[in-house]
Amino acid sequence: MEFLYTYETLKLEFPLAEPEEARYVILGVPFDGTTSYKAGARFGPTLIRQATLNLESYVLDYDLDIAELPIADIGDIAVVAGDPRKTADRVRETIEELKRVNPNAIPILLGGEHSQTLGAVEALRPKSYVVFDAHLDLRDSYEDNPYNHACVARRIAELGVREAMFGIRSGTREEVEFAEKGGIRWVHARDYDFDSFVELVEPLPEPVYLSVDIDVFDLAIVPTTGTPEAGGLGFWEVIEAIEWLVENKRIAGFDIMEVAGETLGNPTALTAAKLLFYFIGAMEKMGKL
Ligand SMILES: [Mn+2]
Repeated sequence: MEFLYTYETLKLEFPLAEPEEARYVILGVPFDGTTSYKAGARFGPTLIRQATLNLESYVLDYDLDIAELPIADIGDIAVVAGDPRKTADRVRETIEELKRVNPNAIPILLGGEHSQTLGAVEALRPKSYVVFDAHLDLRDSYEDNPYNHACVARRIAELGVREAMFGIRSGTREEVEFAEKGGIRWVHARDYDFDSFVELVEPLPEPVYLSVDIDVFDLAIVPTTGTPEAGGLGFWEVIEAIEWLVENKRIAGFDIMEVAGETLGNPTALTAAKLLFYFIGAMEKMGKL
């Protein structure tokens, strides 16, 4: 099928399904128009797909071959340069198009700036938003733009979506106060453990949209991202949380955002690619339908 706002790009290497029949539908969002520190998130989708070439499609601990699953890759969104709102509109419209022909599809965004998660949430209307991120992203506006990447969780909260955040280690006093007033719960990276995740997520209503800003990981494993922060989480900590989440909550959609860089095979992209395979594997192996 043809989508209005997508174009063909490098795709995953194994046999892919048509979007009408797929359970998992990958969509790249190569947007970095409001990046404040390190540019290059526009290369994120391509870098992640390219990094999957390094991985075995067989996931050892799940005894599952990703290449045998119904996965579609519908290419990348044609971005509106410098305009996060208009680009997120295209993300929203593309996911709406997809859901009209395949209501059971689980969209997987590869980004690209975190600002673009808003478009996916607007299309999917989840009840809850679970996010791994170094940053609160609860600013009302940043650099005169309410659709800046630093505002995405605020815009999502305004839709009436419940939120829980993990791995946080950066924010402003205003953001902390906004979270407190709005009942938005978050766990600092220093305090994070599996129990803290379950405690906050268990009461959340379904379905859940899961977002991983790659900067949640320690910058040693994700050095090329828009706003890197020391002191992040480890890879298996996040995987264990995702396993619990997909087993216990229905998932509306998933994304891996803020992957940047200019060189193929960089650690950030390799981390994201492995995370992508684990998310799909966990959904297939233990996901709640
Ligand atoms: Mn972040």
